[in-house]
Amino acid sequence: MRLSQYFLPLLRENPSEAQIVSHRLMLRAGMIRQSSAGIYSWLPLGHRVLKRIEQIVREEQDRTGAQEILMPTIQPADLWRESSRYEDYGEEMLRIRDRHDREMLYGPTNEEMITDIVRAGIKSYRDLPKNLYHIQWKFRDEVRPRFGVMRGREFLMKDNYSFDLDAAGAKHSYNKMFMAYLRTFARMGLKAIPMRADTGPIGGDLSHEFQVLAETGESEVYCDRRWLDAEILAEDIDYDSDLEPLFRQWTALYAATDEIHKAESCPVPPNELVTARGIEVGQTFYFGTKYSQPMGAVVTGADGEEVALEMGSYGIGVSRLVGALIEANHDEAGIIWPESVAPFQVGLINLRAADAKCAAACDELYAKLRGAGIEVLYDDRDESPGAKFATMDLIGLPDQLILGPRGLAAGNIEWKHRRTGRRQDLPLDAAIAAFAA
Ligand code: 5CA
Repeated sequence: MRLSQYFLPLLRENPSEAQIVSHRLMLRAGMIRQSSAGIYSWLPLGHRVLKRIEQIVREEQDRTGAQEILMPTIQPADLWRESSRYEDYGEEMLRIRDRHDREMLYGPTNEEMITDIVRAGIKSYRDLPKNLYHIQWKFRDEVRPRFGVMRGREFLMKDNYSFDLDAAGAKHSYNKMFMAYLRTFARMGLKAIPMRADTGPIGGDLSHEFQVLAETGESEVYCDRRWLDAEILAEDIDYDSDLEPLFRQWTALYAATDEIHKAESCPVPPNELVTARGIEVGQTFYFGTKYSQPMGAVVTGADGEEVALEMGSYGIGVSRLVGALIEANHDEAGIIWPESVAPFQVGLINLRAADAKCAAACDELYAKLRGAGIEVLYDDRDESPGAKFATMDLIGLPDQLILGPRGLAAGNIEWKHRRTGRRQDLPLDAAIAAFAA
């Protein structure tokens, strides 16, 4: 993509409404634009990151055998009456009436809708287990939307729902998601600590929040100090194997959110305990028959008796992750994208756009990099080198290739690694080999 043609509305000044660095940088880098409180448009650069995160989430779901569907954003109120959550959910639910005066709502989550789909489509224990997910916009009328996409009113969530015949099967499904979450966040370079958590309006008695420690996090969390040095999960998972030993291993060190943590009963001595702030990037719930029972989602068991389905639900804040990743990856100059989610791999800078030779060499390199399948944002604008460097650092692409008349005369291009700041000269024809994996 040529920057001269790209829609990248950068802000020079720090926007006053943005209190935390990720919000500030997302606005300054032209990634999002607020449309009303807690509701954002995703502009080309932000949209690319959102899609890359979504794709990692999708791949890790698919690996577990979960199947992707897409449910609507608008739901009928009657479904929520069946579970008694229509009244319980309160002010956060956006309630709507259609032209026929039917009560509808913009979905804040989908337990009822998925239970309705599954009760109509599954009749026998032989059809189990099933795990269905979608990646869809949600609406929660948060009292205090803030911090940009971190606490939005409209936000993108991956949510899935597991259906099993019995509690043992449901725990295996829970363990699968638990491990898949560790893998998902690890692929983004994030250490998300699984913490025992309260289940709130979703319900149930087993739940973990996956928390990325950050000063700007909204949750107060407590964990064993050894979590700070723990490595992130690097291994492949055999999802058909017994995952309970892995689950135990990853929950052996104490970690809990403030709703669960009790100083009196905490097993970790005070000097070994870390009190910190966290960004909740995902949450898993096991709630048994809380929805299947009242909604009549049953199957016929092997003995011919009807049994209510054992269910769990699992959410990842896809749009929140964009902010969380910036909180974890930035410096004074701007964002530093991990390669796995970067909007482009390489930023190619032509230092002298008005110089015909330099432009021709950059054009050629741009074509070759693209030909090698590398995603490039090519700064071909007629701007000062300083402005170009600042833009590239702000938007945080992992690698910069910088070419000016002087380098061209020597047959070299400068390669700057955004994260380390390392600079080195490469022979022009080696630049492609350096990036084509
Ligand atoms: N039905 C369950 C699991 S699918 C559920 O809704 N869980 S949740 O309430 O914990 O939300 C899942 C994830 O969505 C959270 O972990 C968080 O990362 C993200 N999320 C929740 N509320 C918001 C919000 N207002 N803005 C941005 N992301 C949010």
